Amino acid sequence: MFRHTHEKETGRTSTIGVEVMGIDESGRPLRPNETSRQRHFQAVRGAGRRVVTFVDLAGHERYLKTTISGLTGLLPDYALVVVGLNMGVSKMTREHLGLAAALGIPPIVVCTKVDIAPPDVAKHTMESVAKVLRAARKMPYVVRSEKDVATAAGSIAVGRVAPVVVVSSVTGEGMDLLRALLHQLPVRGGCVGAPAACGDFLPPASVPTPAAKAEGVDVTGGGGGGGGGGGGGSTAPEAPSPAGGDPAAAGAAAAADPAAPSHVTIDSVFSVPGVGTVVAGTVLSGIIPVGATLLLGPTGAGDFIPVTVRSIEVNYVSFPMAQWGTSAAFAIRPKGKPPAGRGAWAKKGMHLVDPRTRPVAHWGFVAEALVLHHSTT
Ligand SMILES: Nc1nc2c(ncn2[C@@H]2O[C@H](COP(=O)(O)OP(=O)(O)OP(=O)(O)O)[C@@H](O)[C@H]2O)c(=O)[nH]1
Ligand SMILES: [Mg+2]
Repeated sequence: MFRHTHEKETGRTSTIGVEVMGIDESGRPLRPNETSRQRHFQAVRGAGRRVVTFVDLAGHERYLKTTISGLTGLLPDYALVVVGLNMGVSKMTREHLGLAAALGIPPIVVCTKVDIAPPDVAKHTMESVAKVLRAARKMPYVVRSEKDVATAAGSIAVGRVAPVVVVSSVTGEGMDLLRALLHQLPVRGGCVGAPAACGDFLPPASVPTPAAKAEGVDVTGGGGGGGGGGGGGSTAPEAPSPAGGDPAAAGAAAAADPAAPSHVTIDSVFSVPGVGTVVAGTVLSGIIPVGATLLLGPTGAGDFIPVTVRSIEVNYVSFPMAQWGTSAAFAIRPKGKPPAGRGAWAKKGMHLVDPRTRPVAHWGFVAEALVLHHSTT
């Protein structure tokens, strides 16, 4: 996806893009005949049995920070790492797989360009893909049939299996299998190694519940540039087992608790005529209903301002509440007197938090850093 002229000129994605795909009962993608983006989102959200949110990230090294920000900030359920079958596994593919592994995001490798990859190059790329996955302690499992889709989707929650799907965006080869996989994948909360799960909403008029999350899945796709295709060894993955004892999975469960204190990181702020101030971001934990009172901050002075949530939208569709793992926009109004001073009182980088957490602003923090080793470290 391209948003800027320089992206079109270079053919490189440099920003985070979001698209949604609705899948009907039989696993077919919904293709609403809507011309405007807003109506398309609304149609998909309203009719899809499952709504898959694609977060398109940047493959090029130059935009790695953007890719890391998407992987860490948007809580994707899975990472679709795209590899060109005609090119072999690139340095950036290794980097992206390493990032997914470090963040506990289960990878799915999509080997593309099967239409133009010479068989010997494709075979070599598939072997390289299998090798890098094994190095990341993942078992490559090449999906070649509907039966394999079910096996892959059923096994991914174990945390060791990485499905590999061979496709062509030009001829459409393999796309049915990829769609079927996206239809059947479990939501992240059920996966071992997941630091957080991604949620979604039921169509409007339904009241979302934690169980409703099972109908929504978010995936990221980063351009990789590696390759492989054709052969590639895979073995039958083991049967799913409970995530017992995994601290990351326990973290996901805690975030998913509807009673957990709500927390939203704000990544954009805008003003809508007739609505007022709207802040948008990802719900990291809890459930936020319309009418909730939350604290917004910290301000420059380190304070938190009480605000009321007046309405909530996800992809242009109104919802009565937003739950953990979802990117949503909240129309908010300060409770009582508006904050004094000129300029925006709501800013990107602030947080919306549950008053029960009694937030306090700090200037310093202690962090645990994980350095990923690679040739450019
Ligand atoms: N023949 C063929 N070309 C493809 C296929 N998939 C992608 N391409 C072409 O490959 C080029 C790069 O594809 P993109 O989707 O822009 O690659 P990307 O991974 O998003 O790259 P970044 O944005 O830099 O991350 C484009 O010219 C596509 O048309 C395919 O399956 N077959
Ligand atoms: Mg791109």
